[in-house]
Amino acid sequence: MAHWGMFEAESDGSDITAVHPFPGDRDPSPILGNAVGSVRHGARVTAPAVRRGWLEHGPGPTEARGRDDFVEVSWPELTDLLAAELRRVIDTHGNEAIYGGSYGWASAGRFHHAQSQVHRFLNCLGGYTRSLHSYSLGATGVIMPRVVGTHWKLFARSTNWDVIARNTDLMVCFGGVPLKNTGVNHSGTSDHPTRGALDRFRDRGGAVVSISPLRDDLHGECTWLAPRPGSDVALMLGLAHVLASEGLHDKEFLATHCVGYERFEDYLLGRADGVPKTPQWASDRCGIAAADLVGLARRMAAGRTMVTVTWSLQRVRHGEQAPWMGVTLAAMLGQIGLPGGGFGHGYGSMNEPGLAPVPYPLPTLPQGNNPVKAYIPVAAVSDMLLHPGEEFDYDGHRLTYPDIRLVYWAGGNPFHHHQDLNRLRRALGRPDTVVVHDPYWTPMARHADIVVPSTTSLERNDITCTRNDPLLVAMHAAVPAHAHSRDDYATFAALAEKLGVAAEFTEGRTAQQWLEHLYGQWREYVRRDGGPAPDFRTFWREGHVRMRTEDNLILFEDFRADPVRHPLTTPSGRIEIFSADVDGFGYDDCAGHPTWYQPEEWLGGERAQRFPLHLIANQPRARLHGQLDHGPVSQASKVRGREPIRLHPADAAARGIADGDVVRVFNDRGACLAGAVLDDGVRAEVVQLSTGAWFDPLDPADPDSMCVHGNPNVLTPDVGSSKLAHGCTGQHVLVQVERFDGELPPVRAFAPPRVQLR
Ligand SMILES: Nc1nc2c(c(=O)[nH]1)N[C@H]1C(S)=C(S)[C@@H](COP(=O)(O)OP(=O)(O)OC[C@H]3O[C@@H](n4cnc5c(=O)[nH]c(N)nc54)[C@H](O)[C@@H]3O)O[C@H]1N2
Ligand SMILES: Nc1nc2c(c(=O)[nH]1)N[C@H]1C(S)=C(S)[C@@H](COP(=O)(O)OP(=O)(O)OC[C@H]3O[C@@H](n4cnc5c(=O)[nH]c(N)nc54)[C@H](O)[C@@H]3O)O[C@H]1N2
Ligand SMILES: [Mo]
Repeated sequence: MAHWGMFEAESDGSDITAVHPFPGDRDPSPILGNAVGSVRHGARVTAPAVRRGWLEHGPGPTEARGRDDFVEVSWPELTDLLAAELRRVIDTHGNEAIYGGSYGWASAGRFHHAQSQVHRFLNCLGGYTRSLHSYSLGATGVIMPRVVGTHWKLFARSTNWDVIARNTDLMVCFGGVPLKNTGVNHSGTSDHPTRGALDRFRDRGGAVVSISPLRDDLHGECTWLAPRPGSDVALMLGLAHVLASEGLHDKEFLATHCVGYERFEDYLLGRADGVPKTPQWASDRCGIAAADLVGLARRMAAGRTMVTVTWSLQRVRHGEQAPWMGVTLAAMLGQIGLPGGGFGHGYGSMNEPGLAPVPYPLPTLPQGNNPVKAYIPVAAVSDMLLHPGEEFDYDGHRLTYPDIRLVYWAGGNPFHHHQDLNRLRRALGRPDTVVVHDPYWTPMARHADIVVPSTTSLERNDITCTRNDPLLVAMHAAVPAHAHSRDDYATFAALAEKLGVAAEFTEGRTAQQWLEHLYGQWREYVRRDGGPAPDFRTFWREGHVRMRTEDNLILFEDFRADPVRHPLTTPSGRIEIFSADVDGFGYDDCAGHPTWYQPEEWLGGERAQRFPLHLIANQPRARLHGQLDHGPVSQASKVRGREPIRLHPADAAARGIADGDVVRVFNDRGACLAGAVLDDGVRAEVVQLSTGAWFDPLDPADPDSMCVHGNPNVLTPDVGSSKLAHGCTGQHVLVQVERFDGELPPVRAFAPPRVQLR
């Protein structure tokens, strides 16, 4: 099992030669193909390695990270060096000086989950500075609990696809329902029902309006509206204005199930600020004709309507506003909690929303307790490293950045996920020591001092399952561990032994005994529920167990039926269209109700004079993030070895760019090369360059070097969504694009750095 689906692997005894999707999967993800040849790929880290400068001069801030070469060491040497350095940092600076947030997706599997492993290990040593929330849902994770009392239930207990297919008349999809993203689900997935559900929905007479800069964010027939990126909140306000001024809003639902509609309406109709958010006002911002907005609002009020907002809409500056405004719009329609009506967040963002959940907790490696109080919102990592001791605002708190001496990363790749990579490179020069566990020489591994070669999930036994999939799956190792790579668990167990916390960390279990132990705990839940729960050996032999699922769920159905008996966990127990708490923080970038803020990176502002194209840095079709970028499916998507950038033919023609040309994409933060693909399914003035091409600086010694491979995060701004959530804002950035006529530099991202062998 991988994050992108369940499969049988064929091997030649050392590497994967073919993958066969699980026969029960109705629409397997093409990303599966990247596993072929991945185990022995030349980008693997084959043995523990230490940066030469660190080995020779010891720990300390340095600009050499990312340029130095490495020296191979033995496992016992690695364990000694790393244990001594952890001890030094803890004894001299305290546990707070270790940043162990270690954000990232790692691989599927409940036990060998790298983040859980590193957190458990660091907790055994007395804790670490942690991170809150995710790059996926930074803004949502903070705002939605204040608005509807939860963020995770919006996906994990969302209205089921079957309910939509049977009941919905109209889906209004902000960000579309991109099937490319439904290939993926955290910890795996055994079935992909979204394509079929959309087809059944349309066969029954349902209609879709897809509001997105990209036509292919919706598969099949739909009305495609392509507003200016980043203007959705203005567009939604225009729709809300029609509902309010034509009396199409559900006053009873707003009175019984919501608080603060009046405050919001004062803003909407301009009583508060003298600016009514009319369809014309909205049109001036989003570029969709006012008459079309009026027509759409009336249509939404005329039948059963589902308003959906993809996660990308909150991965931008002021990202709190789009999901908040989406809920407000759905609340005005009064259909929240009805079959097929209301609000959805993340249909088409991942293969979880719309799928039936299982009623049991998942088998989970306990992470222990972290006594360290310091934390950061996850996307503030460069800020933290560059500004130790400085204060900052976050979610009603005034926090201080800790002074980090050791950065410990296992299972993530900041050179994939973080913004403004040139700034990140400088930030990574600050700590004394950077430790990275990864199976591959990712750009993050190249910027480490101590590189620990991990196995991949194909080289070890594990068990996996997720919240919204009926199968608990046995992941049998397909091939032996490559070269000197080792499970993260084995590395941490050896370090724990050296540091005197072996008993706490391992609890005396081998990896296989942990699998049996976690399975045994899970089995008790199922047994109590009367479900089938074979013993471990039977499960391991048969390969999976099928669990009961809660079918036909409707989001907030109970709450709708009886808001007094089933209140939301907001302060008022209702939907907070106005949040007194958020209002009370007094932030200038997040008011107490959904508000239109003009972003810096958008086509309607000053900056677009210099950088006139709006780049959408969305999720890649051909892989998960940066994982297996060297795989055959990802490589087949490249243009002359570069990440494809899609442009509208008119924008390309104006720049003398032809399909297949290599282009330079740039702004005042950085530049990258990419391969041009002309496509009239991209809105004019928009270009699309997905994340995930491994960062490949032309000159590693130059901290502002161009990336020759096409990583959009050399361009994106490193700013939080707002003081409230400080969510990742990597989805949007203004750029300029020109044809690249210079000599084409080779892509060296997948060739390991120089390592001195022993
Ligand atoms: N511009 C822009 N940037 C974005 C986004 C965007 O929309 N735009 N999206 C953001 C989002 S939503 C996310 S979730 C992040 C994703 O960012 P990440 O999750 O950091 O990206 P991955 O490439 O999945 O990194 C996982 C790493 O774990 C390694 N790994 C796999 N298995 C193991 C293992 O068993 N042990 C160890 N030690 N390592 C392992 C892989 O080789 C890989 O290097 O990116 C964010 N970045
Ligand atoms: N194939 C594949 N699937 C993935 C992933 C992957 O790496 N590869 N990553 C997974 C992860 S970790 C996450 S969090 C989810 C992320 O899920 P999302 O964040 O929803 O995914 P994106 O593809 O970044 O964005 C979805 C679409 O939103 C549209 N969009 C962008 N800006 C705007 C805007 O301002 N307005 C409107 N209306 N639309 C806009 C873009 O056209 C884009 O294609 O995807 C998951 N699925
Ligand atoms: Mo994500």
